[in-house]
Amino acid sequence: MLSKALLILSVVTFIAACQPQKEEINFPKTDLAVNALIPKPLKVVPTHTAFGLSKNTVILTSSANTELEEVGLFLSNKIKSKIGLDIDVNIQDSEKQFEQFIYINLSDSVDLDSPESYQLYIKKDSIFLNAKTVSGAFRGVQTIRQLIPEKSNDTLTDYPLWPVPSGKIWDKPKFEYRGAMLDVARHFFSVEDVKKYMDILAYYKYNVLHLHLSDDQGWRIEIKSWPKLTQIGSKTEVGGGKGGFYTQENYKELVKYAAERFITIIPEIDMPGHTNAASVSYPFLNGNGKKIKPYTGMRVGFSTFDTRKDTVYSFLDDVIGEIANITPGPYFHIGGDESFVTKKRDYNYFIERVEDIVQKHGKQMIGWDEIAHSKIDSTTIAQHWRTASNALKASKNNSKVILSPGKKAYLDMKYDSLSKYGLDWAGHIPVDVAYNWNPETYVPGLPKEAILGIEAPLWSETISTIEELEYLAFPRAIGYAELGWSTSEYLNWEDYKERLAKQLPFLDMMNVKYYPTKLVDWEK
Ligand code: TNX
Repeated sequence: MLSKALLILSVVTFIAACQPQKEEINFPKTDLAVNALIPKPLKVVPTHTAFGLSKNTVILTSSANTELEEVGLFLSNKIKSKIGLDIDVNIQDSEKQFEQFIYINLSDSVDLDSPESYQLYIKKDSIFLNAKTVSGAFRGVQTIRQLIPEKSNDTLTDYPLWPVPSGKIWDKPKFEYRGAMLDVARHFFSVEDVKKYMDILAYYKYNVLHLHLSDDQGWRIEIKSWPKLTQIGSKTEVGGGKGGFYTQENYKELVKYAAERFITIIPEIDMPGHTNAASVSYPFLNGNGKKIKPYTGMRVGFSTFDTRKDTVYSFLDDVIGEIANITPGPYFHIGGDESFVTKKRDYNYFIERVEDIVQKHGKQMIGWDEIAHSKIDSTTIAQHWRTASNALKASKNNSKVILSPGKKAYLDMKYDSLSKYGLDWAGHIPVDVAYNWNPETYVPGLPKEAILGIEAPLWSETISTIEELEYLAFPRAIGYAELGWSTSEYLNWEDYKERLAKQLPFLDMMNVKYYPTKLVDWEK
């Protein structure tokens, strides 16, 4: 503790010593309380002046944790791509003069009570970002990114300044789990597409990306011990396109990219239903008694594994083992939805046996809400999508629940009857409906403590390109970020839609082909 304090003191003294004599800049009045931050922070106190970000700014990170420097470099890169400014991180060159600094530090202050919490003190000459953990610092960096204006003020000094409104921010997430799901099985999306999606999710403080890696129409991840899964099973997709898959190296690259954004990748192998592509590759897996052929339509619920064959479980041991091995995150998702042609008894037997395999490989199991009917362990998590009684059943079992209610959180539902892409089995979900619900009270009787968080699934039956993905995901996914992070009582659509309109420069800069809903006055 003392050494940390000394360290901060020496950094600040060092900084003070480096400060040249400089004239006072009179910033026009700012109001940090009126900003376009999404998700909305817990508490903001404005002090009405500004931090002048400029060529004379540096980023310093506490040497107490080496990973913080990576977070500092991330911020520096994003400042460069947003406003073209080069900012050094932990400058070595003592000759170099700087006038303002952004200091990223870890602190165990009692105010920072959850792992991702952070505080920002923005003053004229400094921004202090204090966080409980490195991931908290990363979340705080997203706030700084959002506060930096696109346009500089070129009249206050003889070089450009980007005034960041001053004040204090205290912030922490409502839920520890804030996820998005991408179905790469119905249509395949490239590594580059998934990375772009993660870039945008990270900006809004998402911390989970769930990849739906297998379904009737395709198998998308290399399994070295069962090569036909990709030699045969990956070659199809909805509508008859060429499909595709991630090699294990590709997958590791995605995991690494996610980790750099403090996002956990959750792999899903959907079973015992949604398994036609696996059974096409290895017909012994099939349990529906019919001759198996490749499937490129959009129906669900016709396939199943043979739950009574030991060889099916040896196969799954290999598959889950190989994937678990390259997945540093704690979770493995086994699907478990819509197994309409699996007998109830067989379904329960299957889920319980697969749970053992998942746990043997050191992972915590997640399944769609139907798994609540089986005797699942209390550490297993149920993902609620359709049936409220399943969510309640899971919580009675002391299992945690992830909320992805189809009527509110499904990114693949059409916005309205004119939507170019999407389905409508759960109804239309316009941008305000997507935002206007409270996850904490959505399932009557579900205790708050049972809710691990929320997740917005994007099923890909009707989309096959990144532009189409973006059309369905944005802007709705931005609203889910806020529902997952911000205190429910502080949220309302009128206030949110103003802040949403101000996301346009970011979405344009990222070249996101969002759906320009008329419910929002997009700022041109
Ligand atoms: C239901 S949600 C499914 C998916 C479909 C989706 C389409 C869930 C667990 N299963 O197989 O892609 O509807 O909206």
